[in-house]
Amino acid sequence: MKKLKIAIQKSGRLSEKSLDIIREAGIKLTNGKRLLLAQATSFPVEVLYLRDDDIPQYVSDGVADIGFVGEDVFLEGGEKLDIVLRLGFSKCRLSLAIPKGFGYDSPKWFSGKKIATSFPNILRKFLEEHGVNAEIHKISGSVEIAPGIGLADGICDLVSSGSTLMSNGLKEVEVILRSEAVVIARPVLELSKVRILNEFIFRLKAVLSARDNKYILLNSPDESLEKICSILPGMQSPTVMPLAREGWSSVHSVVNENTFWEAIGQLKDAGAKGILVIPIEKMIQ
Ligand code: PRT
Ligand code: ZN
Repeated sequence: MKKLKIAIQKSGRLSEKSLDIIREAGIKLTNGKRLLLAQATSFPVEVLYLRDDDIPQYVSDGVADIGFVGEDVFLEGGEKLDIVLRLGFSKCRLSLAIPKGFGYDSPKWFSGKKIATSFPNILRKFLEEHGVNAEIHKISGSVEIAPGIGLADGICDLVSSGSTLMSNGLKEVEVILRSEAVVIARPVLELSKVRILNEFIFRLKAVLSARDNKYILLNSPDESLEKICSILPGMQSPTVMPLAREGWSSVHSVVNENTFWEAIGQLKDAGAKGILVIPIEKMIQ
């Protein structure tokens, strides 16, 4: 049987998180990262460890079938591939930054100036869209030091906490792109691989949904049940079971991480007692 070849970053910001989600999807890899290729024992996939910048090209050429990569790197490469899943980790933004002493009002600030970046294609498109004629200076690392050493007037680089910019005396002035890790695939795959890909994506979605949700158990006085159930919609509707103690019930449901604290406050106000919150291992929707 044909195996689906998955490219992931060998070492760097994406590699451990990519491996974690593959493991959580029940796929065990046989050998470590010392080899280029790892086999899976319980699922028809192989994992190729590559430099992240090479992943879109390798997927495009058919060396790998799918890849885990930053959306920024994928868009910069410009390969004709599909994003089949957004992974929600390694979030960052691609931004323009300038020395903090300067005033700034619009992208026109960059007209006639020199910008250092590792993302010339995305930057060129942004400048064209804003009618700005600037010189793009492509460098592959330590972009943030370029203005300080007189190599450029500003930079276009990835930012997450902002501390690299700050420690180099720079300020973020435009966000060009918001990025996260994504799974990319060739638009056309052979049928046997499409089946494996669908099962793989199904499993990853179950892992991602579980990460986003918590299982909640609480005790409710029977007179508050209606109110409490309305705060807890759950996947369908909450499970309600009578307690041995007369007039009380146990309520079980699932709450989303984003609305979690708000829901807890409302539940307490509605009379809920003994609230337990438990992580979910997998969630199939
Ligand atoms: O060796 P290889 O080529 O495989 O790896 P790499 O060094 O090129 O990539 P890596 O591991 O640094 O980044 C991989 C992906 O992680 C990127 O394509 C992004 O999608 C994502 N990511 C998320 C980041 C960041 N956050 C990030 N903060 N990539 C880089 N940075 C760098 C940024 O370039 C800057 O130097 O971190 C610095 C800024 O961080 P803050 O927190 O100080 O703002
Ligand atoms: Zn790289």
